[in-house]
Amino acid sequence: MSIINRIKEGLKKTKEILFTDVRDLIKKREAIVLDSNFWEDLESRLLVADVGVNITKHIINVMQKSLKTKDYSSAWQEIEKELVSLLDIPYYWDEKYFPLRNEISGYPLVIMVVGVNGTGKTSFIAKLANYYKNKGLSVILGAGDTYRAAAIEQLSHWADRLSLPIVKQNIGADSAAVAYDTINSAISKNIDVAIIDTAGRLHNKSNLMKELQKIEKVIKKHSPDLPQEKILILDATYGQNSIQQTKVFTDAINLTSVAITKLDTSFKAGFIFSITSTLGIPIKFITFGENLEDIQPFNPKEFVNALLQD
Ligand SMILES: Nc1nc2c(ncn2[C@@H]2O[C@H](COP(=O)(O)OP(=O)(O)OP(=O)(O)O)[C@@H](O)[C@H]2O)c(=O)[nH]1
Ligand SMILES: [Mg+2]
Repeated sequence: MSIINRIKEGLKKTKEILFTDVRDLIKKREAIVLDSNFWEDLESRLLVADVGVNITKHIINVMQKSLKTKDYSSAWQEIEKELVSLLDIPYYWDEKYFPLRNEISGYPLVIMVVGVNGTGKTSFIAKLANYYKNKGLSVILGAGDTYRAAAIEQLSHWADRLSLPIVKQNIGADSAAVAYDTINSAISKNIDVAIIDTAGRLHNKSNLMKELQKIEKVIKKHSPDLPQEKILILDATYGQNSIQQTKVFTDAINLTSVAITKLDTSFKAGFIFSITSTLGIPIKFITFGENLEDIQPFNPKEFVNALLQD
């Protein structure tokens, strides 16, 4: 299956609720009346898909305006363009690490992976490591979730399966020290990418945020420009709840990006429009399945196409 078809397949649930009928309805607009029932139906679909009240209003306004003044295909193009622009936040990347970057010479690309428990951090790390490995880069993993023994085992299992080096300590060890050692090891072995797992749950949320701040501070002992990436993993099935999560994490550690997981099982992926257009944080990766290959750099145009087209 081509990449675009895999993404489409992954977005099936969101598509069903969101746009399939809408597109057909609008296509047939000669035959139907775009009356208040139609717009109310569309509004409730967008809300069920967790697009959020303000963005729903905005999208409906754009649609109403376009359809009033333009023929079907130019109206549809305008709607697509608007959706893409809501999702598109330009950021720097370099070819070698696309869609991330590393302009700090002498250091690996350091990626801190954060998120509440169960959102898919560890699976994301495996997919990302495999993605970079396939690009010909060397990767090291850091088992920074020292809170649970199972977390260390799970990451070790992935390291074995992908034949990657891993830095780990026993349960209860200082996770900032694990992160520091991972970067040390990457530098001494001349490794391109260091990916650091973190806990999703501690005794309480403020402890978790303090822990993440401490990990970042200790990483900065290597260089104040590290880590280049602090990626928040958001579970697409959480819908609008993800927005509050994002605010809490970015207040604590000033995120550089988010990744959206489990798009294949969610019909609430509409919230991602708020992550970009309201919070201004770029989405850099999406995952849409449990296989190692089910990861793609996020491309707003591709995503909107997959959402809107058959
Ligand atoms: N269908 C589907 N399942 C996924 C995806 N990503 C992760 N999962 C599943 O989600 C579950 C949780 O994933 P983990 O990677 O363990 O999540 P985590 O954030 O590391 O969890 P904790 O370490 O407990 O905080 C696992 O069963 C994964 O297989 C995805 O894109 N699609
Ligand atoms: Mg985990």
